[in-house]
Amino acid sequence: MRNVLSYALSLLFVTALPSVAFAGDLQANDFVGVTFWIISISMVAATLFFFSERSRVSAKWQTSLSVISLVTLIAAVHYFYMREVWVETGESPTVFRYIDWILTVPLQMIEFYLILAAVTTVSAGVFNRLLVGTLVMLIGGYLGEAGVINAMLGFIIGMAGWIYILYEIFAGEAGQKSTSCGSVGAQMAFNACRMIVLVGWAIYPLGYLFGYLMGGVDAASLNLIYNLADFVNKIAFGVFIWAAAIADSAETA
Ligand SMILES: *C/C=C(C)/C=C/C=C(C)/C=C/C1=C(C)CCCC1(C)C
Repeated sequence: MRNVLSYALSLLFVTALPSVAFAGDLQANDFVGVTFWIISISMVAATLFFFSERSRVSAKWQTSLSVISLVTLIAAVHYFYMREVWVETGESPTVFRYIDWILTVPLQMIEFYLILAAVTTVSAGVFNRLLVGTLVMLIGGYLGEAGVINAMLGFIIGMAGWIYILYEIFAGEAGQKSTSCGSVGAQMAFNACRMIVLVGWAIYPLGYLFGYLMGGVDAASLNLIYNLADFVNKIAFGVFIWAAAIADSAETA
């Protein structure tokens, strides 16, 4: 209990820093700005929740819960800064967004590896390939959004990286290992994460499409869709892993 309390206090401190410096700048009619705010707070709450639930699951699941609480913590801090950029300038916080993604998406890829490694032997190649797919996807997207390369080209490169990740988790070694691992809990977690990457992640290219490929740049649609996507893909992703961990721990206790 004392652990959780001191964790909560340091968390509050870290995440509150950027917001203490800037307050009262959010306009009631700034809908996109309000979503930045709501998601910042949800990320803080999710972090605390996942971390405090660590003690309820069996040892092999604890690292998974630590990793998802890191994902939401990193996102919380970035969301405070991103909100600030948005409300102060009305521009897309593209750099912060991609820094957040480049840190949190690989952590989520580690999650796939951890889920499998908890119940079966799996090669490091699984993680390496997921990482390569992630880098191609995010670098392509960033170059397109930053205007370094043509927006359509960036989109195509990004899609290629995503498809490579989908291949690995559905048909590659990761997919095969999850089918053969024989653990109901791990399969449940793996399948849920896989659906997130297939369905939840599809929201991101939609954001890019409405933001950049419908003629001109539509920053409001872009950020609204990306914010919704992050909410689903970080918090729901974590909740699925948490639920599988709880179910599996109860079963094997
Ligand atoms: C926590 C953050 C997550 C899970 C971010 C995921 C980001 C993507 C799946 C981005 C995908 C993109 C494409 C598939 C093509 C267009 C460019 C991107 C980068 C928006």
